[in-house]
Amino acid sequence: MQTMRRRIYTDGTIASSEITPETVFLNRRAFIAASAGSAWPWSAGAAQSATDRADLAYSPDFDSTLEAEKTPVEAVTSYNNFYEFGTDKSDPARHAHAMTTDPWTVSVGGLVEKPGELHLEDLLSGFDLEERIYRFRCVEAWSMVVPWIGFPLSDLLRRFEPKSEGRFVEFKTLYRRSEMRGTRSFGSIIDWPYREGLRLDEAMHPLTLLAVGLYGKTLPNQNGAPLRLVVPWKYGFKSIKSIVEINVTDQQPATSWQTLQSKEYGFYANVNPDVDHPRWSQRFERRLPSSIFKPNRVPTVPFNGYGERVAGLYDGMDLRRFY
Ligand SMILES: Nc1nc2c(c(=O)[nH]1)N[C@H]1C(S)=C(S)[C@@H](COP(=O)(O)O)O[C@H]1N2
Ligand SMILES: [Mo]
Repeated sequence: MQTMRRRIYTDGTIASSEITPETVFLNRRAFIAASAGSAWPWSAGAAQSATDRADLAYSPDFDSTLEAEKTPVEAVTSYNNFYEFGTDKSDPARHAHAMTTDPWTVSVGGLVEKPGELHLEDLLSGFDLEERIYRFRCVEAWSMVVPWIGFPLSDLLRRFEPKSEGRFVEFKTLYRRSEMRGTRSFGSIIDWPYREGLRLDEAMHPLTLLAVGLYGKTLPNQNGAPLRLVVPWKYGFKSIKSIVEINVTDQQPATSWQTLQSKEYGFYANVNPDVDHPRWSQRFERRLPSSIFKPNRVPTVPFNGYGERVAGLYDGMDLRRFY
């Protein structure tokens, strides 16, 4: 499989002329150091001129055909779902800056040989960051193409040594009322903290990414800083943001959306044009940026286009029943 490399600068500029067949990885420490004062214009902290440069690998999963389809960064970072900050698509970009992401601790436990609670820097140390451009589709029928920066979730799980009884992985988001206005508002509907889950084999799949950045920079808060999941063949709600807890379990974990409305949101949530959401069709999607004048409507494809890689995970399952 083709592996390409391109150089990335931690201030976000990418020299595409740098593509070579070698495998060289982003200098993680430079990346983390740059993130201390993120250069995103909307971040609360002062902008930092990050001139460190680092190398980044294109993973074997990199789909270069998506390069031309990338959704403009403005849309990726201003049209969000992050109910902790409100239910409107513009709420996260307006309010998520209130979330403190440094220091950040993640606990990994449950059915693992080596449970632990680690500072983010220690948790990330030793992982090779990669850029991966993935299609991303919300169950609300909008979609985008995002260049994420991250590493396979399997790399992290292996380090904690899941026990043989482990069958699922449960994730929880930070729940900090003082910094999350959406959790305090009247009509807040989710059982905080936001929870998600995957089957262990889905979690170990090489496409399943823990993202720490997008468009060459650390994640903006509204996209789930400092650490969020990306499962590209599933509806967006599986891609839980701002993760503080990961547990390996033997029971299928309860997830926020399934708990709220199990008829509309299943545990599997595989992108499937043949299974309608009870209130709307899943046959098409609006590729952002989309407006009423230019809806940018495209047909939805099974598993969001990743079927060749993932359909085998569901052999023998009735995907209308396990939606
Ligand atoms: N903690 C948390 N994670 C979350 C959500 C949320 O409300 N809270 N929304 C989900 C939904 S419905 C979608 S579509 C994606 C949106 O990710 P994006 O804003 O980075 O595009 O985040 C998912 N992760
Ligand atoms: Mo979503």
